[in-house]
Amino acid sequence: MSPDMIPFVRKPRNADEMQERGKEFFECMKKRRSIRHFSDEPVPQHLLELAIQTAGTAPSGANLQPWTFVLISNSELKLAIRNAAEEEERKTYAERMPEAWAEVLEPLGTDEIKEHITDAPWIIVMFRHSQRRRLNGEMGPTYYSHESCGIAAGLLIASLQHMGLATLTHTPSPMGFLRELLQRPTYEHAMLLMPVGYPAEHAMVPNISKKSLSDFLVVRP
Ligand code: IYR
Repeated sequence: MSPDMIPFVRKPRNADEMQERGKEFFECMKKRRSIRHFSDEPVPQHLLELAIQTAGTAPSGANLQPWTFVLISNSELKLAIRNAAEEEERKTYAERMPEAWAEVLEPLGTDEIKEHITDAPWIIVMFRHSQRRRLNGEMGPTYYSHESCGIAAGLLIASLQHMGLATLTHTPSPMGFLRELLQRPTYEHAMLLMPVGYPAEHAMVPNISKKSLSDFLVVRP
């Protein structure tokens, strides 16, 4: 059977307009910071849904869209997640973290206390699917699921930033407890825990910077 193809409608623009649009987006994105101190001010659910819908536009291996986003605002569930995350993180910081890792975390000032999980009005937990249900009912593999989910997470972060919402790509390690707490199937793997909301009034962020373009761009003649 031949694939069902439809025409793609092109939208021509000139380079000046493209530069302006690109610059505007860059100016917005460069203000993004990973926020660890959140206000408890409520955020309407539809804004979170819009950001997750945007994430769902990501390209993915064989268009399998190997992700599930679990959206949480329930205080008891947030507390249960925080308690479990802190239990793992206590062990990580005290026993499991090699010196080479601790060394690069030092400037960020992170520790095992994860108040952002209970302070932020919303938590998004992103799960990556390692398998899928095939048309014949059997389970089959997904392809490039790490890359696909990484791209989707990037779009999610960009959408939140563009709307004026703050987040943190938190990775409590290990994060297996999230599958159990959120009752996800075994082929789904928690990849990111993202508190979402407004920064607290006196939120502090580490004084760190991004590399210059020339440090990470190589243009071959
Ligand atoms: N998961 C820990 C440690 C941590 C690891 C990295 I890499 C960071 O960029 C920040 C923190 C935590 O969330 O504290």
